[in-house]
Amino acid sequence: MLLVKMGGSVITDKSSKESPRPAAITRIARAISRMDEPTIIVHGGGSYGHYWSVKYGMHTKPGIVDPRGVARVKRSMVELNAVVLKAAERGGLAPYCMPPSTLVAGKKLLLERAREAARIAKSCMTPITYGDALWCGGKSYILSGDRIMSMLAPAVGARLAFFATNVDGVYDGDELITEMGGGRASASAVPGDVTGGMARKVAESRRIARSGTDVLITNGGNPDRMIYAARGERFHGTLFRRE
Ligand code: IP8
Repeated sequence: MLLVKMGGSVITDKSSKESPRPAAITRIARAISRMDEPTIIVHGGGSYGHYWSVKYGMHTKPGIVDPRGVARVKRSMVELNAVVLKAAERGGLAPYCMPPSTLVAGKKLLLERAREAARIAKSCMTPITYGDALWCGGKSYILSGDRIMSMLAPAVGARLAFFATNVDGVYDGDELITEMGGGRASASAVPGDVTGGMARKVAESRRIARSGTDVLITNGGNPDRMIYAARGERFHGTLFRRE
């Protein structure tokens, strides 16, 4: 079982509101279909969800926010998801759309639903979910796709999780960190990204590795790298070995 996070910076142009990159999504989908292994996809918000989250002051911490903001974030994510579904089909996948509210209630993963996603993945369809604005006991918050990855990894028994980003991996200055253990941290948050950019990916990758799944942060612009890694041949990116 594989998990693939399609980063918002790969699947959208973050410098321009609601600008999708369907060709980039199709390329990743094609690589996934060539890997020929049950896979669950999670996608980020990019210039859709993040744009509106910033505009309405929404964060990963639950808070009371303008309901129109919640509605707007959710609608933008449905629109981006529609682009992802279509591009995934073009890449040879049979996507099975699972909005995050079908997998998570409040802040809790619905374990039986996650297991259902795993069964769907094993039946030759590809479940696709995404970061979103979620209701949480009268408040709302932004659930990052990165956090969904760390919730799903142990629940579905993933052997390898990919974060497909717009860079080759995690950098220490100019140097690409090829393998990251527990202690090393150099990533920083990104302005305009309410869920924390690379710093969040590193934190969630560590969490995933601790729960028993290998993780590779890699360049989604070169999706063949995921194929090599899935075959255990070459890991171009930043690897977090399972603990
Ligand atoms: O891009 C957050 O998901 P992420 C999505 O994976 C929204 O952090 C709605 C901002």
